[in-house]
Amino acid sequence: MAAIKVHGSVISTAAMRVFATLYEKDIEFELVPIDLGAGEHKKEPFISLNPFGQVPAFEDGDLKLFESRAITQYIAHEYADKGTPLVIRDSKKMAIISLWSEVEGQKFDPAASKLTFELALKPMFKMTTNAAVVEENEAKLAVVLDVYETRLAQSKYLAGESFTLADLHHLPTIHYLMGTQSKKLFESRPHVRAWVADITARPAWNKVLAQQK
Ligand SMILES: N[C@@H](CCC(=O)N[C@@H](CS)C(=O)NCC(=O)O)C(=O)O
Repeated sequence: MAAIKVHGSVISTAAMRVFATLYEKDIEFELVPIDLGAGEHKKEPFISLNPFGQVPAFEDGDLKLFESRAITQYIAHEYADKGTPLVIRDSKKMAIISLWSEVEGQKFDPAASKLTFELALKPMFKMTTNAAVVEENEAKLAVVLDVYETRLAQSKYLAGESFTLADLHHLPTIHYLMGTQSKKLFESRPHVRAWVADITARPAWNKVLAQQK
């Protein structure tokens, strides 16, 4: 049995962020499926792992974590010498990775997650999409992607010339949005389009998607 356990669902964007990190680092883990439809995330034993009742939760031996971005940072630092380097020891270079990781969490994700819910997840669960929420959040995401277009004209990846956690954190919502009308926001910006094509083609990411089949 693997020492690392991820409690979550293969379709959860936050859990997918953690799976992608583990595959990039080539680390074995056990997926403990949590049935969100049955409300398992709101009950024991899961609620003891995350008192906020959201997936994923993570265990590495005695260490228990929740919040996907805290988990990915732990994995990237703890297993720095394995697989793809996703963080950098140099504190100035690491600050740039942290900066763009914060941009993802604070600027990109609020709009991208709402669009993912409205345009990808609601149809999956036969719920009705709210057009006003879509319009508002597409406008917000466009503003963020204009900044990305300028940034990605200067460097291949958000934090520089190599793929890092800052790029990886975007993968789950980008994946869902590329199957929706919001794809146009990414496709209409040439540097953003090239970046999306590059990061979504990574073998580790494709292992995350294979879990959904
Ligand atoms: N900030 C959290 C968000 C976790 C989250 O929103 N998880 C969703 C699935 S992607 C969930 O558990 N939703 C069910 C709920 O909130 O009741 C993280 O990054 O781990």
